[in-house]
Amino acid sequence: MDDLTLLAKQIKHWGQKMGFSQVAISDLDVSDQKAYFDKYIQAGMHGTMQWLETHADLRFNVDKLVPGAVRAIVVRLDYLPDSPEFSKQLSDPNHGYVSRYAWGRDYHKLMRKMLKNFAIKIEQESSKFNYRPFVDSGPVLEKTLATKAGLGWKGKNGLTINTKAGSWYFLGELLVDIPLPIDKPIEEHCGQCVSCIKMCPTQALIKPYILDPRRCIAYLTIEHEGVIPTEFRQAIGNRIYGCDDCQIVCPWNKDTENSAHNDFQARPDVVKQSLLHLWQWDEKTFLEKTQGSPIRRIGYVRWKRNLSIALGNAPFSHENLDALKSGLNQNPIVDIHIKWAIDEQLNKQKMESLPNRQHLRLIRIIDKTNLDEHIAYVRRKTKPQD
Ligand code: B12
Ligand code: SF4
Ligand code: SF4
Repeated sequence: MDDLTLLAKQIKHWGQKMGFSQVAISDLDVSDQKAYFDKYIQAGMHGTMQWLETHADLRFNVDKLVPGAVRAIVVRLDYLPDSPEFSKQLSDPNHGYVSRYAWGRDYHKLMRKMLKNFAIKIEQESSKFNYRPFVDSGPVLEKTLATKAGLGWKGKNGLTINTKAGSWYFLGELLVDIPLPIDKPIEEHCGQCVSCIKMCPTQALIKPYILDPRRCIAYLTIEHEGVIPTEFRQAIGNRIYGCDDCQIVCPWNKDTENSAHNDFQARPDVVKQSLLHLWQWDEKTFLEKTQGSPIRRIGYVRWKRNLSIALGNAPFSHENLDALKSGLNQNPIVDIHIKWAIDEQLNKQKMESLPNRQHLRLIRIIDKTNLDEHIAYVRRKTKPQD
């Protein structure tokens, strides 16, 4: 075994010992994605995520991000919390559903710190080298690098999946100037399955492997700052932060391991609360409760906007209606959603009372008919025989 092969082996070992779920190595050539990426930007699929357009060229020349960079040490960090309670929360329209990646601590800072410590360990054990850690940040096509390194295949839901961990993991990488031996990609295992495409509530997966973020609930509830188009509001249901549906239905996510990190476990006072409870938070409470959580990033306006939609989608109740009304006139964007939600609640109230009236009439008719029939029957039976 030559020195670099041995070092690559040691790096993977150290990475796992330091808490990463898996470590693999790729080169930095992502040029085969350029045509797709350009098409995506030209079609405006990035919506209001202008940052995807900025430094678009660097994305295909990541070696310019770090002097002399030739490899990415790509890491996987599993985040699925214990007892994720998918069906329990999705089936309770009075509760807010928060995407499982956001149940605990914000992964950005945590993983960047872990990656820095990882680089320091490599330096201590080998020699000084140039590196830079990335997690979500920066113009890096993380899924492409992960796929090249064999951490997973690119699934039809757009995410990197592997047979052991499904897709419940974050990706991060160290761009390094060490010419380590690279790993091989793994075979795709989506086969004939199209569950994610069929089950996406907003038909955001417009073709296998291609997501239109402008239709995606993760984009609409997290990244998108303004008004959420009316056509998606009912489909959003009780999802107040992100969406997991295309992962929940994926067969490769059925028997995955939960995260080994306490940081990703649920913060029950945020992610297991009723909509009405969350609605009562003022901005100060929102900032306090979401300290260190990725939810904090969306800010209070988007938070209230998302809660308005979920309350509009909840079953009718006078409490919901009163709560919505009490939130009016604080922010023009939120108001648009509150007014929509009030209309939804009122429509449901009408729908509830309509079948009730009809229902009662029907019962009266049936009772009367039964009574008449019963009398006729008794008369027939009691009529003296000729
Ligand atoms: C922007 C972004 C989003 C946006 C847009 C996503 C998107 N697909 O464009 C939104 C907000 C919607 C989003 C949602 C989510 N995200 Co996100 N997101 C990112 C981010 C920051 C950039 C991704 C990007 O570059 N998009 C640009 C487009 C062009 O990329 P793309 O869709 O992958 O497009 C490629 C394919 O479509 C392909 N392609 C195009 N046409 C064709 C045609 C054919 C035939 C083929 C084969 C390929 C192909 O080429 C394109 C370029 O590579 C990455 C982190 C990073 N820096 O990479 C995280 C990241 C991808 N997200 C992540 C996560 C966890 C999520 C969510 C699960 C969060 C949630 N639960 O709410 C959802 C999942 C939604 C989904 N089904 O993908 C993880 C994924 C981990 C994993 N296991 O794969 C990442 C890697 C963050 C991280 N560091 O861990 N995300
Ligand atoms: S995250 Fe939700 S809305 Fe977005 S593609 Fe997946 S299922 Fe569809
Ligand atoms: S649900 Fe099926 S098609 Fe979609 S990513 Fe998973 S295996 Fe692939």
